[in-house]
Order: sequence, then structure tokens, then C-alpha cells
Amino acid sequence: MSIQHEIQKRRTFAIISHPDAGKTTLTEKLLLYGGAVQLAGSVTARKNQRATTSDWMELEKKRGISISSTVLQFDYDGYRINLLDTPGHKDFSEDTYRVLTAVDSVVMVIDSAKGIEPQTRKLFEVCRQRGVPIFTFMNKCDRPMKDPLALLDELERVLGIGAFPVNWPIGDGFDFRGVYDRQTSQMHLFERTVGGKYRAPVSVGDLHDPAVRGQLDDTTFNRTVEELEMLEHAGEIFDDAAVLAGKSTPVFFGSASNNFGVQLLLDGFLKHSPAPKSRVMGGIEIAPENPAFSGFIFKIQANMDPKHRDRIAFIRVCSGKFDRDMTVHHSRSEKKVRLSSSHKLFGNERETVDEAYPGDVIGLVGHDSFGIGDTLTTDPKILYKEIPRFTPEAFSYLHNPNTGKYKQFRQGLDQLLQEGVIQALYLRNSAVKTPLLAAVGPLQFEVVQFRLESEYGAESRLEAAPWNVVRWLPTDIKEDELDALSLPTGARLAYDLGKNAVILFQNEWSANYFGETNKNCPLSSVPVQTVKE
Ligand SMILES: Nc1nc2c(ncn2[C@@H]2O[C@H](COP(=O)(O)OP(=O)(O)OP(=O)(O)O)[C@@H](O)[C@H]2O)c(=O)[nH]1
Ligand SMILES: [Mg+2]
Repeated sequence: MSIQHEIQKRRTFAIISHPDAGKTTLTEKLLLYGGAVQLAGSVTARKNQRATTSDWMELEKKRGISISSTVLQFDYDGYRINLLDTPGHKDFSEDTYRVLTAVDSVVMVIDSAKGIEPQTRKLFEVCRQRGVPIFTFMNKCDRPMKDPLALLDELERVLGIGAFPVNWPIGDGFDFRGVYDRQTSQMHLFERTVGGKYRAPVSVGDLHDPAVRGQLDDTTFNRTVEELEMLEHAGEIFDDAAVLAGKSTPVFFGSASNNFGVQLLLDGFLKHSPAPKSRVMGGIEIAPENPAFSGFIFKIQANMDPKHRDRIAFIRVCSGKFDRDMTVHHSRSEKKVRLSSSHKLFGNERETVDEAYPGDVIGLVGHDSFGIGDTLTTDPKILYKEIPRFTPEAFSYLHNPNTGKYKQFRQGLDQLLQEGVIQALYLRNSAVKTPLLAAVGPLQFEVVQFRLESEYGAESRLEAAPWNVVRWLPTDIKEDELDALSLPTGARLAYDLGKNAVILFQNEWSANYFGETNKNCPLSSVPVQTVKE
């Protein structure tokens, strides 16, 4: 089969939203309808078939939230799908943003009772900047929801994007009966199943089909007809070009937990979403058909499976063909490496993969030198610079209370730092060797402590550090220039993991004051990207 054909059948997308809108639930239902699992997210499915749930870490189960993104690859209807479920909580946005660099489109999930929530808006902004096409799923229509027309209006007003309803909800809350597919003019009426484990039975017919009409009360039917007429009157048509340009979003209604509208979303998404396309790096365009294999690492995760205590680097293939055992150029070390342990991923399950094509996300095991953002390619001229870095806003020392376990503590922490679970800083001219952790949000501290204990058997103790703001100094600043700086009270000099100099300030005011009084020493509020030896 030609590489062109392989590229055209790939769909690589992330599910994004504010916490709790239903991303993980929708992910499981897409797997159910995509035929990748027979039972959604149940314990039986775990035992008898495959591990279906995409929330695999113990801490996630405990808290009921996703704290890390999950990769799932499966085939459906002639497509090879690479689906990435992301965490919604803002403390984990570094992980989510890295995932956004690896996908070609997103499904944005909205809780129909709540409308557009703050974290959804932020993620949307990132997608818009990157020009990523966005598909919208209005979830939880089985609960009292906002007026669907108001929800569309909110998309246009708050996000400034055109919204095209592909289907329309019939009733809401307890009376939510299904959706009307405006593309085929068919009503899809669903029945609930216990716990939503199985596909929901559905009856399909046109608006006036007596079999379908008979299932609806007059109020629901009349309201639906009236709303549909209004939409028709507005006269908008599905504009593929606007969707692909990220200017308009197709909107699907449904309920993930009840399996309503999931099939229509899956099929509609696959039909209109883009296959992998070219990436532009430093002015050069790298097409997926480029004969050179290339890709970049956007995520590293250790100990995904307690059976294999190892570390997986997730690479998004961008061009050419991947063959197991191939030798590639590794950008960070500038060395040649052979990729012999490659896997396709399904949550925490993995299977050896011999070949992969643009759009695929595969896991590479056994390369400790790989870091987030690294390029692997057979053409050393290709260098991706995709991964964003975030400004930490919370700082704490991490103590090791048990000196007998220093080795586990240090090894565990180094591993977690390499995964990018959290950032760390080292104070300049400090005799104290206690690591200073720097987080985008405080839940990251909790994840570090939990994983140190459960994966490395190392206890730890947090101590709040007196700073709240970090700023990066110019990368070319010399040590004697650092000596000469006069810092405001309470501020300290430190280095990040790339050995770039930073200043820690007690507060924003103090950082601004320093900036005002040291015009010759411009500070950056976003992390600099260089790594010094
Ligand atoms: N009523 C109703 N509840 C739903 C629906 N879909 C999901 N939920 C519930 O919403 C809650 C959150 O669902 P998740 O799928 O974990 O949400 P999430 O977006 O993955 O959350 P984070 O990963 O933590 O950001 C769970 O209790 C789900 O059972 C739905 O269609 N209707
Ligand atoms: Mg989730």
C-alpha cells in the first residue's frame, strides 16, 4: 500500500475540555463504538478482554480525575485512529499542551448545563493559535441543559468561532430522547442501557415517520420542529474549508454516559477531520510524504505498567515511514540510535509495532537519553521545535525524611523530572542541596509525592518556599554579571534544569520593580528554551 494511502487513513486527535465535562467517559464510548472494546470501562472488560479505561494511575482512580494524558490506537471503518485523552485540570496543562502539539484536530467537550468554562476557553486559544480544527461535543444533554441555541451563540460570542450544528437534541434532561441528524434529515431516538455499558439501541426515521413520531410527546416534537425550522432558515451550510481552517466548528449533541450521539460524533468526525498534513519548521515545510522518517517526542512516562518498570517515550511520527530496528539521528545527543523496542499503545497496554506512518503515536522503550521535545529522524536537517514550556507559579522544597532511602528518592525524582511531571530549580551559591520544585499548579506536587512513594518506595516532605514568581535572565548573562546584580529583598538567583539563570521573587510587584530599575537586564516571564552543558 502506498504511503499516501496510509497517511490518508490516519486520524490523530485529542479530546480536550474543562475538568469533568466528560472527556474520559467520551473516550471510552468512542472505543466502544469504534469496536475497540465490547464493554465500556467496566471491571469485567478489564478481566476478560482488554484494559478499557484510559485512567490508569491509582491516583486518578482515587480522585476521579485525569492527571495524565492517555494514548489509544485502534482501527475503525478503514481508519487508523490515534486518540489522546487529556487531563482537564489546569495544574496539568503542561501535559495537555504538549499533547496538542502532536495532534491534527481536537474534539472539545462541553458540559451543556455549564456552557464554556474557563479551562476550555484557554485550551481553545491554544488550538486557534496552532490552527487546529475543532469539533464540538455538547455533552450531558440528559441533564437539564442550557438552551441549545444559546450554547451555539456562546461558542460564537465567547470563542469567536462559527458554530454549525450537525445534529440537534430532541428534548433535554430526563426527556432527552435523541438527536436529529441535519445532514441526513433523520431522527435518531435512543434507549438507555444500564450504566451505559453497551451500545444504546436506536430507532431511526425521518421527522414525520409515524414509528418515530409515536415515541415523542407533542411538546418535545413541536419544539424540535420549530427549532429545526429556525436553523434551516438561518441557511448555513457545512463549510469544510472553514472547519479545516479552525474558523468554524461542527457541533454534535449527545450524552457520553448514555451513549447518545456517540456514533454520530465518531462518524461525523472521521468524515470531516483532516489527515496528517505538513509541518513548517524554521521556514522549511516538511510534508508527511517526505521520504525521510521524522517525528518528535512529546511525552515521557515511566512505570505505566507495574509489570514492566520502564520508561516510554511517546513519539508523533510526522513524515516518512517508521520501521522497527531502523537507525535514526537523535537531535539532543546528535548521535545515531537504533529504535528496536517500539510499541503501539492502548491505555497502559502495549504491543510491538513493526511499522508506523505519519499521524501515528508510538511508544519507544529503552532510551534514557530521550527527552521531551527531541527530534528523531533519518534526515538530520529536520528539527522540530514544537514543545511549549510553562511558567511555574508555585514553589516548594522537597525533603527526603528518610536518609536510608536517599538513592530511591533521588532516582525517582530525577525520573519524574525527566518526564516533565514538574520543573525543578537549583539555588545559586547554596550549600543546601534540597531540590526546589517549581509547579504550574500545586496538584503537581501531590503527583510527585504520590509517585515517589508508590513507584520508588521513597517518602518525601514538602516545605513551602517563600517565592511566588520566577523570571528568566538573558541566556548570555555571565557569572560575574550575576554577582553584580542587586536584587530586591527576599529575591534569590537560581538555575533551571537547562542551567539557565533565573530570579525568584516574592511577588509580582518585586519582579516589576527589578525590571524597572534594571533596564539593561531584560527579564523573560516565559522559560527560555536553551539547554547549557
Ligand atoms: N449525566 C451525565 N453525566 C456524565 C456524562 N458524561 C460524563 N458524565 C459524568 O461526568 C463526570 C466526569 O466525567 P469524566 O469523563 O471523568 O470527565 P473528564 O472530562 O475526563 O474529567 P478530567 O479528566 O478530570 O478533566 C463523571 O461522573 C461522569 O460519569 C453524561 O453524558 N451525562
Ligand atoms: Mg478525564
